[in-house]
Amino acid sequence: MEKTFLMIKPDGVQRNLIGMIVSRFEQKGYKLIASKLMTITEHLAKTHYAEHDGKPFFNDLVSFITSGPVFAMVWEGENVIDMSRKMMGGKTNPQEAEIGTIRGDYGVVMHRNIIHGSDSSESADREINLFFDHAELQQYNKNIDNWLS
Ligand code: RTP
Ligand code: MG
Repeated sequence: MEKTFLMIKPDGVQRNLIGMIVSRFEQKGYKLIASKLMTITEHLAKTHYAEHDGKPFFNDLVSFITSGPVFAMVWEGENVIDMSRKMMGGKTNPQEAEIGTIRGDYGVVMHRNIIHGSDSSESADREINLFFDHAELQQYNKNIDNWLS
């Protein structure tokens, strides 16, 4: 089953948006298979965002993403990579993201856009392996009826 890496950035954690964001993906129908609150080292930040090394915003991006705890997650489900990017807002700049999406509803400026999501299956594999050990990824089935009696 397809997996993606999502991360609530330091602004989303500070603004108490973790529960709402997790809830959106749960309610959509995706399955959380790993998560942790963590502070990213400068080395991990530079590796994660290596594609942007050398761009004018790179140093500010690394400073921001290491400035406080992030909430790192792996989600699983049908077409979860593309669908989670849509649920985030489809655009990097919250000003351009549609209302009804995470960045559109809660973001105001480009450099504080609340959430990261992998942009391809190659990125998802790379980012999941950067942030999680294989043993941290849970395999389980859900059956709500079993838990109501
Ligand atoms: P992310 O990787 O964080 O999920 O965001 P994204 O795919 O939508 O955007 P990306 O192009 O990968 O950029 C990574 C982060 O860098 C900041 N950024 N600033 N022109 C700029 O000032 C600029 N471009 C990108 C954003 O915070 C973006 O999330
Ligand atoms: Mg990106």
